[in-house]
Amino acid sequence: MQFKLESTETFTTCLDTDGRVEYMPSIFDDATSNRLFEACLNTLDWQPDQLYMFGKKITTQRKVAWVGDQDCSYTYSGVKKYPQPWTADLLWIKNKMEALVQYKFNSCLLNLYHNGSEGMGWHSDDELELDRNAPIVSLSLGAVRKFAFKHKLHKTTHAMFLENGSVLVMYPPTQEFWHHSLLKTKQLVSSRINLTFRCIQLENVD
Ligand SMILES: O=C(O)CCC(=O)C(=O)O
Ligand SMILES: [Mn+2]
Repeated sequence: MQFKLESTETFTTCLDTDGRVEYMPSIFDDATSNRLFEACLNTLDWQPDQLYMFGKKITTQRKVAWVGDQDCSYTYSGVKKYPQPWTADLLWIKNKMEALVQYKFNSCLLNLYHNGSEGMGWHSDDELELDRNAPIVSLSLGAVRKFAFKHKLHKTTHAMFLENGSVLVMYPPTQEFWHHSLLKTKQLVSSRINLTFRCIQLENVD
């Protein structure tokens, strides 16, 4: 499959205190983004996510797929995840993201939101296994959704829309100072897949 990379776009800085967040609206054109969306949807093993809220185990409508190098297991919300192998499409995307930010990634968390009633609550990507010096690169495919940051101390918020084929890069120490959330919406929206390329620190993995 051939993919087209839009080369004319540049990053805009959306947050530059206590970290840095940059956004590029369309790294891939719509046709390419749609093909990648279908490829992810149809080739990965999607499972509901499980998390603990107020001590209760919750199974989400939102689905997840954890993909990575063989040794990249990952624990969050008390659940240990073992990676699915990279597909050819995901490796192709990973190479593009690595070229974009000049950093190597060994894993990717994918989230599938079927509609606007599914989102992700306030959190930061600060699990122990993650390399704190690595950026997190987030590629959005499908429906446009609102994403927001909230400062952990003074609660300032920044919100933005993540478009089909867009890339958001969260540089350290953003995760230390800011929570982020994919907001739910009552508007009729189609499905969306988000890919976050991450770097697991292998020496901390048992
Ligand atoms: O769907 C998104 O844009 C964000 C997903 C996210 O924050 C995560 O996977 O940790
Ligand atoms: Mn996150």
